[in-house]
Amino acid sequence: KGEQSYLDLCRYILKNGTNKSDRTSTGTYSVFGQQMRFDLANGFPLLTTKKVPFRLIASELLWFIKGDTNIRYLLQHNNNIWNEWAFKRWVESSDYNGPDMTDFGNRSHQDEEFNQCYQEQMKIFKDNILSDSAFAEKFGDLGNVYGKQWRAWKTSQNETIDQLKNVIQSIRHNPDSRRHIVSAWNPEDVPGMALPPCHTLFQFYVADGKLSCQLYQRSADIFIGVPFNIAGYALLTHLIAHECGLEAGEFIHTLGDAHIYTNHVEQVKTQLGRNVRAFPTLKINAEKVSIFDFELDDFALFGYEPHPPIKAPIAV
Ligand code: UFP
Repeated sequence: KGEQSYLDLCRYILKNGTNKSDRTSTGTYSVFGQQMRFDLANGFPLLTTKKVPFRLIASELLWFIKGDTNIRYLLQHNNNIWNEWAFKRWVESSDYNGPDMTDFGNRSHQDEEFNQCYQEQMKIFKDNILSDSAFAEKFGDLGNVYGKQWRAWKTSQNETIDQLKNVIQSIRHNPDSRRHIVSAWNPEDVPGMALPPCHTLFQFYVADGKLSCQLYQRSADIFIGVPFNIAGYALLTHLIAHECGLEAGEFIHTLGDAHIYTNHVEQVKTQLGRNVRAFPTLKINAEKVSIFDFELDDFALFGYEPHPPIKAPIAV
């Protein structure tokens, strides 16, 4: 349970994972079908064996909750985690006529000269997104990613469904329901997405005055993505519990293809050599109720004393 279940999973994958090729041609060690459980009464599950940036997780979650799919909001909050996906679309478009950026993810880590050039292009791209709203509209949008599916799922009747609002209503008015589900996986939209949703579907459950959440994640980058995903869904569960007058129960994280990239193995081993510390506690501004009203400053973490961050290349 808790952080130990994350570290156990890392060990399990290093020992038993199949060396599998993948879309990014990096290579992974992979297993299929694993589960971790976090009791949110035991603190907020932000890993302590390496520093995980809560601010980025919280601003990404607020971006999803707003139903926004444009990286402009993220950049305005100094959050760069989705840049590569938008950048990829830009450099592959006919409007781009700068230096060749093919396979920029891998090349920027292997070739310092290329990296300089890539950083320059990325800077130009970000500046354009922030300063030019027409450019942002065209190249900052990631397509129908999480925010769109959560808040404005398009129906065959050309209407939209606000899954997040609906699920909060159903938790409040019909807590015993077994249908508290939000799906980000929209088969019709998948081909047009920069990155088809990794966290595919989540379900809430109410018992004994507590709200629990289970996420099904189809594809899980254990070292970089998963620590973010755990904290993101823990925060979402806290916010919805807060709005519904419930305590936060468990976050249950179910994984499909759970993989460690081959170029993360050393970093994972470093992390496994560290001692687990106590999780921090989360405080939410009690003056706000609706999850649609929260801003970054409404959350505070106390007692987060992690080991130092561990750097690793991200597979794009
Ligand atoms: N990934 C995560 N969590 C996320 C996210 C991405 O683990 O929240 F957005 C990783 C999983 C995988 C890659 O390594 O990103 C997505 O690639 P694919 O679509 O080929 O599964």
